[in-house]
Amino acid sequence: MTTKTTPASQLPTWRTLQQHHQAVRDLHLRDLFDADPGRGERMALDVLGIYFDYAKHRVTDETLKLLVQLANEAGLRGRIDAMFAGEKINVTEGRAVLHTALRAPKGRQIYVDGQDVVPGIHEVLDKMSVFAKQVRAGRWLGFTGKPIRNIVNIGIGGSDLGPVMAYEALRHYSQRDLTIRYVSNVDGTDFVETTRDLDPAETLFLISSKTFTTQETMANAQSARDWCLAALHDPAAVARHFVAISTNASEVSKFGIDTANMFGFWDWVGGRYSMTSAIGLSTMIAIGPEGFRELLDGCHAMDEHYRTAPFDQNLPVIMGLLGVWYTSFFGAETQAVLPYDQYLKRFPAYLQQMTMESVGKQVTLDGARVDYQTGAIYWGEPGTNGQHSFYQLIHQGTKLIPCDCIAFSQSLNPLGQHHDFLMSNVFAQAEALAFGKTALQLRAEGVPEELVPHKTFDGNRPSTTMLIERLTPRVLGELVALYEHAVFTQGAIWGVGPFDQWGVQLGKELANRIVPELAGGRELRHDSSTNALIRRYLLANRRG
Ligand code: G6Q
Repeated sequence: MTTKTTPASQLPTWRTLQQHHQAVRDLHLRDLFDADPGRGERMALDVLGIYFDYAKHRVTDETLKLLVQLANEAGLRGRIDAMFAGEKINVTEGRAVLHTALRAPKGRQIYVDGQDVVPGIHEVLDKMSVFAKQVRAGRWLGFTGKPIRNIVNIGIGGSDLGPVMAYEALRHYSQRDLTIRYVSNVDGTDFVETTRDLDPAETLFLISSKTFTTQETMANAQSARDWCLAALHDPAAVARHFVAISTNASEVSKFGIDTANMFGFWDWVGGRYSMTSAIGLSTMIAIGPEGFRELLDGCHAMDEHYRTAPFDQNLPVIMGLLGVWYTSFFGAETQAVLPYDQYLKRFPAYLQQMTMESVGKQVTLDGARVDYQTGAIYWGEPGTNGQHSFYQLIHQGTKLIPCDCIAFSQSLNPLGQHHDFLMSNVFAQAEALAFGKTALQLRAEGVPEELVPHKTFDGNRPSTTMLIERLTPRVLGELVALYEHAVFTQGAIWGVGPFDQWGVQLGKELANRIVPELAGGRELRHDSSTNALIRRYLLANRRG
């Protein structure tokens, strides 16, 4: 590894930003708006149909200028170019990072180790299309000759969260006579409850695993095989009821899946960046190959915007920089994502992995400890449900929580006045967060003095509102790529590697050590707390 990374805190503009933060931290959004009537229109970008309003952030023009300067000093331009060019920027794993190539149109040339990867990507997409069309038309028959009607994707982490999110997000566009479900957890309950009402003769399993060695997925795949064969009684049935999505052909064969029924991808697609690879097969089956192409086109359009737009007009750059501003300068710990659209209910969970596994790091690419805060905790729920739950803390708690509100002008399910109610809430929440309600206003309303402190809203709570015309596959692609590149931007500034995830290893290793101990009869050599927990489990299961 030969990367030389300057920790963000050693970049000249970092110090300037610290001083600038001291100067602006007490400015109130009320005053910023009063002083500048054009702020609302000026601090907004309209890119690819996403109206991105960042006026309600605790920034001045100077803040944005300095943040862009910081991005330049951190070498963001070079990092972007290196990623798109297929350089091995995932240095700890020695891999290129080319999820952007997955969305590239035919004819683009992108090289990894001297080989153009684009033709291979389109070959897999074509194979997926043929398969998806067969399933959608009822022409993919199960072992007994019945058409497949149920699709169960088995995968975890990056091989689950993106597909689940996309399926839920695009349900409106999905073929409704197919039942599409997802099993991820090694907890047997997940498999049992997901398959409980399905007929094995009509069920197809997509085993989605880049490595095809992941404990949870392999355990679920084995149980799926048993469940299927218990009803169909012939191992030859596996060929009609199982397909694999993987980079590991030999493990796929070992499991008993014919590699003719395997959809491949490549080591330069990171798990959490893989929903536009073959890992998206369930999405394609749900919305059809044309819909999936629209999703890819949306990603590609945002990829191109990120690659070419000047930083101060660049949506992912601005979004990433705002995150750096709050995390590293204001000390904000979390970032709320609040989609005002029921279809996006899994979007926060998807972003949790994308962002927290990517920039939840404590060392730079060189391995030096950082002396600043990195990755925020992402969380959220669809509005308006969150309003009746945790918004209290966002409005009046002691923590600073920047919010991303995502809303659509047109409902996919117009119903009476519902959409106006929904939208009035998103507009109102961002307004309330920013401007609050003062003691003066409360007293003018005649609020009793003892209640004034309880009813006061300080305001000055930052939010972005993204207003988009309509949720479509293309728009979902744009949103996915927007967040992917915002995270990349943050990684570049903080000097951390967004494409590895060593932090998930230790728990896996220890679990592998504990598995045989749970059979009982072994000497336990953990700390006293872990030993006691294992003993209690053994006792409860009478394994002494
Ligand atoms: C994502 C991670 C991780 C991975 C899962 C599943 O970036 O690498 O979440 O996607 O561990 O891995 P497999 O696809 O190999 O089963």
